[in-house]
Amino acid sequence: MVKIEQVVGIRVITLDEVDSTNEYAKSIVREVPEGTVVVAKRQTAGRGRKGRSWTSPEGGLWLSVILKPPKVDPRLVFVGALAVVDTLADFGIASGIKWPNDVWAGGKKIAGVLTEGKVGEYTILGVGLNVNNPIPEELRETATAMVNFTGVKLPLERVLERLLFHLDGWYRVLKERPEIMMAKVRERTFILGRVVRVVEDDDVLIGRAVDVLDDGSLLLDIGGQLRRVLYGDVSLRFF
Ligand code: BT5
Repeated sequence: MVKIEQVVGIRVITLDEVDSTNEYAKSIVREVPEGTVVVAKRQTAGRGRKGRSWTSPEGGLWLSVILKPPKVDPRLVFVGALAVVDTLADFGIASGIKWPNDVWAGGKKIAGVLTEGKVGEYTILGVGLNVNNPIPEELRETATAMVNFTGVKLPLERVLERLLFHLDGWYRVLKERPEIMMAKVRERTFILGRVVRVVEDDDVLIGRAVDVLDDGSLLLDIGGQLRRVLYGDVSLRFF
């Protein structure tokens, strides 16, 4: 029998409070092995992309995985998104990926992924998943938490255990069979076939999302012209 070595979660550092688990992970990256996870009960300065803030009170899962892939791979974000989708399924919650880094359930955002890296050195894979935590008033129209689906609070330890299991699994699939991972991403990306508005740097694009390509980019059909989008913010609200 082939023994599969666990990578993600071989070491777990648990903190009560931290500014951002991604920042903490960066500060220890050289001292710890690949797969080390930093998890905090609450973050005082949780971050989203482009300097946006991520609300992280007690009751949610806020963690960062230290990865040391040979090169920075933009598809690492999907390791996080797919692992969240599978974790939610373990608890009976159906969800999908809003390309590139959100997971939505019941029409609202339940999780976000933030990858940050240094070429040739490391990638920090940050995952924020709303579990039992309250959603602040100003986010209630767009955000949700697992407890809103289950009706009872979930054991955070158990959710963490499932999430680490799936992160480890998808990281292995990305390294060994990336085409299989990308097929799953396509299957789980619920925006495909829909008209979306994508903000890519200073560009605003409106078109039909037709595919997620093997390199992780989104293919948009803009009035018959195909355009590849490498990274961006997708919104569906207007259509
Ligand atoms: C993300 O950014 O969705 C990535 C979030 C990553 C958070 C994790 S937690 C552990 C690790 N440590 C960190 O400091 N960060 C990572 P983005 O796509 O830019 O979305 C940010 C937007 O999501 C905000 O501008 C809000 O509108 C919304 N938001 C903030 N907090 C939220 C929450 N708890 N649940 C749902 N939506 C939220």
